[in-house]
Amino acid sequence: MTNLSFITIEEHLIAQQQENPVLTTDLVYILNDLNLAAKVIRNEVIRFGLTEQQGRAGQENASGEDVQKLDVFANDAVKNILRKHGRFAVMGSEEEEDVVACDENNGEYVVLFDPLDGSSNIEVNVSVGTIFSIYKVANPGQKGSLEDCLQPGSKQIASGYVIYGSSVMMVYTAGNGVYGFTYDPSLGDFFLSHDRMTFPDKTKCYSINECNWTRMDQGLRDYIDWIREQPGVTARYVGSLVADFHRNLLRGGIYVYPATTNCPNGKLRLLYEANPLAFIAEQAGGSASNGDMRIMDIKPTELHEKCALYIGNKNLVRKAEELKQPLPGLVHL
Ligand code: P6P
Repeated sequence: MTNLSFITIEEHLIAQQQENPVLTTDLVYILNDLNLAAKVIRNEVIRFGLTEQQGRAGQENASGEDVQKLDVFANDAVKNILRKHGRFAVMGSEEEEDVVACDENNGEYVVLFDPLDGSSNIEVNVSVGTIFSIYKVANPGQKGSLEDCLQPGSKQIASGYVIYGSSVMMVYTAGNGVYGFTYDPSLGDFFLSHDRMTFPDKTKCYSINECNWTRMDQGLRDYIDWIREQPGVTARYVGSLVADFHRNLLRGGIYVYPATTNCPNGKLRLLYEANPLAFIAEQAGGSASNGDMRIMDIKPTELHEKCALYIGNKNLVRKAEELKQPLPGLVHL
């Protein structure tokens, strides 16, 4: 689709309301607020070498990872922009140890987000992303709590990501297909550029950090040997989940971050990385698994819970599940 359509996110959402009852006026406003947050974060990302947001913030997040100043900036941008209209009961963020209860609201919505995924890549000019996942509260009328954040991914009403790459795009689903919007700096807004995105049948890429070869199960090694032999397939691993996922969505492929002997629960976070991208993947005709079960069927128990992630073309995920074996050296109950 060319940008001659000049269809903004707001115009698209209003039109979508005709065929998607999930898109309430509140949810349209929330997605528009995320559109604004993407613009605010983009402004800092695209001038990183010149911004005062460089370097580490001098703290670690709940997963023990160094927090970059830009992580804090992005986290504050998403939190403050979303919080100001009173629609949220509670929020969860990679950069917040505990849930952010929005007690000043009697909001009906929950948002879980990774404000700047892959931020360690920002200083080497590699694409990074913002990932978001939206639910209705589990217990309407009650104050927002951790319980509202611990819903299975199948309860998401919308999810998406922003990729700050060679162009900046926002990709979302509200359960009625996947739509991509590209930012036009000359006009200062996002416009529909990718209508009803689906994984192509042909596989182009597999994305996995093969440095973990000795720490992965034999079944995954067999899978990598298999996929390397598939015609037209090549390895692409950026080290930024949103960038790898987005490329595979457009070209066909699979991203795998497995359980390894040094990360037996995997590295990626279920609530604000795996679940939102799993919703997008399934809406685009693909699938997402932890190697044993559908990601969106996992009942979370912790806010920063980790999981293994196999996500992309359905046939590729299924093959990986078929070959998967227990990790060596770990007792499996
Ligand atoms: P590794 C970034 O830290 C991230 O969470 C994902 O964006 C990325 O795919 C992965 O970790 C990279 O991890 O261990 O391969 O460097």
